Amino acid sequence: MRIVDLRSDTITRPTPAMRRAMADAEVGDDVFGEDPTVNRLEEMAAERLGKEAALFVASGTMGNLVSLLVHCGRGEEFILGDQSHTFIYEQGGSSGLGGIHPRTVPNQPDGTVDLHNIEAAIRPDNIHFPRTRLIALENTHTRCNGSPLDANYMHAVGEIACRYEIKVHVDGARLLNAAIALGVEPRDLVADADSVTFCLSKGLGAPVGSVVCGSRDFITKARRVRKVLGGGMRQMGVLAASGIVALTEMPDRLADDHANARKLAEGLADIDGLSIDPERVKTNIVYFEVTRSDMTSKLLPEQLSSEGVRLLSTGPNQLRAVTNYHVTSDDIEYALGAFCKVLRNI
Ligand code: TLP
Repeated sequence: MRIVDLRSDTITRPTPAMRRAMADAEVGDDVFGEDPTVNRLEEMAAERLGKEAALFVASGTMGNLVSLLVHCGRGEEFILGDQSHTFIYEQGGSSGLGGIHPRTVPNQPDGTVDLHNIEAAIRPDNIHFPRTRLIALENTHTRCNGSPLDANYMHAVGEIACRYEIKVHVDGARLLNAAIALGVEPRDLVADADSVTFCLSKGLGAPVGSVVCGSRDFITKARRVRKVLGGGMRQMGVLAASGIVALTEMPDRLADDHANARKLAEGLADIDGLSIDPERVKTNIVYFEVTRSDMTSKLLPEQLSSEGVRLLSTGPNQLRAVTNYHVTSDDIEYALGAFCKVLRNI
């Protein structure tokens, strides 16, 4: 059966070039700093993001947690959006493992957090309050329609952080999608950030891995924290090799994913019983609502999956589709046909 898997871009399997690079990778013990392929990936990633140094980690979740643990101590606070991945989907690791207090402020539909709300959430020096150490942003913002946050906004947050002498972390799991969508370099979006995590294993297609970038001093501390979390992975050049291919060969094609997402959104907007504003779709993530009383967001994916189309239910009436490099423009037409067929047959 034809499969169009739109559940996430995390489902992407390594390309033939990645598999070849993995097989041929030169490796060493990375805990001794002796894996040449890991070292090369880290140098490339740091250069790409305009930072001094970088650290290869197992996942986006690990990259965010390592960064939080470096920036904040027990009982200290960080400010983040209430729709952020770190707040919703990372098991509360900051408090569970670090004793770090999350202070949420509302995300706007475009993934930003109102600057006044950020400033108002920063604690004054008072014996009753935790100390605010960090602002965490997400770019692109997964739950806010995969919206890219532009350089002006990122800079404005950086200015606030600078004024209050606190740090900025960016969960840039899909930072390269943001850069492609906005037509800028990734480094332009994170110039004001003290740390950034970006993922190789989402739209860029690597099987495993994320990279944390920051100053040399920050990365030295992050390397120590990664070790205590069990993330010293020895001959991980085998994985880093696929990351190097991901970073060199895959970013430009993210534009295709964005075009396919927009095409899907426009098609869904024309289907009775579904609701979506295609204008909201700027990258590869498409959220839409089921509006028919005889259909639910649980039932629709079940019925679509018998047509080979896979997507995720993300709320009582809400569904999510994410384009990725296994999904062609032709697949989008096939998926739209499957939606029509399933909704017609009820
Ligand atoms: N997001 C996944 C799910 O966990 C929801 C997805 O399919 O979108 N930051 C952001 C902004 C993310 O979207 C994700 C993964 C992560 C961090 C975590 O990355 P991993 O899965 O590598 O730990």
